[in-house]
Amino acid sequence: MEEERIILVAVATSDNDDTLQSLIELEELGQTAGAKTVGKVIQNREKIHPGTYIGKGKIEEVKSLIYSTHADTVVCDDELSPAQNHNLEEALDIKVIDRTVLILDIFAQRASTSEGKLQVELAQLRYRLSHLTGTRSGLSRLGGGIGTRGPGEQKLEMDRRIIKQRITQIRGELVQVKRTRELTRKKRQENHVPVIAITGYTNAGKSTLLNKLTGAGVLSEDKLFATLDPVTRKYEFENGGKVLFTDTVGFIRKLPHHLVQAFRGTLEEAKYADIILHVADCSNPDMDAQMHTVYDTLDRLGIGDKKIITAFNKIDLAEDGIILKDLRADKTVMISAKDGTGTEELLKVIEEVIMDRKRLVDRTFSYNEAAKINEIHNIGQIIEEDYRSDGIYIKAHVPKEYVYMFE
Ligand SMILES: Nc1nc2c(ncn2[C@@H]2O[C@H](COP(=O)(O)OP(=O)(O)OP(=O)(O)O)[C@@H](O)[C@H]2O)c(=O)[nH]1
Ligand SMILES: [Mg+2]
Repeated sequence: MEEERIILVAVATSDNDDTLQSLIELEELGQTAGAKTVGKVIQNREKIHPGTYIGKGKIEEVKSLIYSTHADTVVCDDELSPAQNHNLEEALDIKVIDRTVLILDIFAQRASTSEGKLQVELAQLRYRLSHLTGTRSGLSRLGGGIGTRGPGEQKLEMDRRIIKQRITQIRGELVQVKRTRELTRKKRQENHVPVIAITGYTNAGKSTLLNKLTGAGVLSEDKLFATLDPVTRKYEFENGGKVLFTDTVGFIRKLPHHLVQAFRGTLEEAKYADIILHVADCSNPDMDAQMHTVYDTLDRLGIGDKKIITAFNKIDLAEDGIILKDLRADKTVMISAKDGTGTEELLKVIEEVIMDRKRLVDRTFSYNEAAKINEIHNIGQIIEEDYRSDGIYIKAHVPKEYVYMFE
C-alpha cells in the first residue's frame, strides 16, 4: 500500500500547554505507523468543541489543506467521542482517526507474542465497540490503513455481535495467560532474586540499557514502542548476588485507557518488581514532561513506595553542564546506554539499594541447624561457610525481612 498521507490536528486549550510537543510526538507516532505527515494544524480554543473537536472556521482551513496536500487521513491529537469522529468525517469527507487509534495501530503492528497480540486485539475491539455506539454509520466510512488493522495485519471486525463474541473469547484466553504469568512471578519470589523493572518513556533507551547490561539481544530502535512484550534477563554481580532485569513497554502521554486496561498485566511488571529503574532521555527537550508522565502512569498502576533509581540516559547527546534532578528518585545516575558511560556506576547504585534491603548474618550454627543453612543458601548470598568442630560458621547476606529466622 502507498504511504498514507496524514494531517495532524490538535486543540490547545488554556489548561494544556504542551500541545506543540504532543503534536511533534503525534508525527513520530504517524511515522512509526508508516504514514507521512503532510500538514499540521493547531487551534487555540477555550475548550475542545463538543460536536466536532475543532470549530467551524478551522474545519474549513483543514478542508483546504486536505485539498492542497492530497491527504488521505486526518489524525486528531485527543481521543474523539463517537459523535465528534462521525461529525468531523462528515464535514471533511475524509477518514478521521484519533491519537488512540494510531497508538493501537502501532501496537497491533508490533505485537509479537500471542499474549501481546491478544491484548492489542482486545483493546482495539473494545475501542471499536465503544465507538460503534451512537453513530449512525459506525466506522463504516473507514477504508483501509491506520485504524483498520489488527495484530498480524488481520482486518478488524466491524460487526457488533461478532466483536462481542471475540472479546469474550480473548478474555478467556488471557485468563489462562495470566495464570502462567502469576506462576512465573511466584516462582521468582520464592527464589528471592530481586527484580528490577526498567521503566520509562518510550524511546528513552530501556532496551539498549538491558542489552548493555546483560547482552540480552533485544530489539532497540529509534521508533516509538519498539518493545511491547516483557523480556527478563539475569545479571550476576561479582559477589555472586543475582538480579533480574525486566524490560517492558514504554509509556507515552495520553496512553489510551483501553490499552492500559488490556495491557495491565504487562504494565504491572513494575508493580511486582523490587526496584524501579527509571530510564529518562536527557537529550530530549521534553524530558521533564516525559518524566512526569512516567510517574503519573506508575501512580495509576499503584507501584507504591518502591525504591526508584533514575538513570538519565543519552548523556552523550545532552548539552554540556546540563542540570538533572529527579525529586521522586532515591538515587540518580547519568549514563549512556549506547556507549556504556556510567553503567558501572549504575550497577554499583543498584547493588547498594539491594544491600540496603539485606542484613548480615554472621554466626556459628550447630550441626542440627542444617535446615536453616539450607534456607540461607536458598534466599541469601553466602560470603563464608566453614565447617568447624563447634558447628558451621556462616557469613551471609539475607533479605532483611527474613533475618529474624537466623538470629
Ligand atoms: N546517542 C544515544 N542513543 C541512545 C542511547 N540509548 C539509546 N539510544 C537510542 O535511542 C533509541 C531508542 O532506544 P531503545 O532502547 O529502543 O528505547 P526503548 O526505551 O526501549 O524504547 P521503546 O521500546 O520503543 O519504548 C535507539 O535508536 C537507541 O540506539 C544513548 O545512551 N545514547
Ligand atoms: Mg524497548
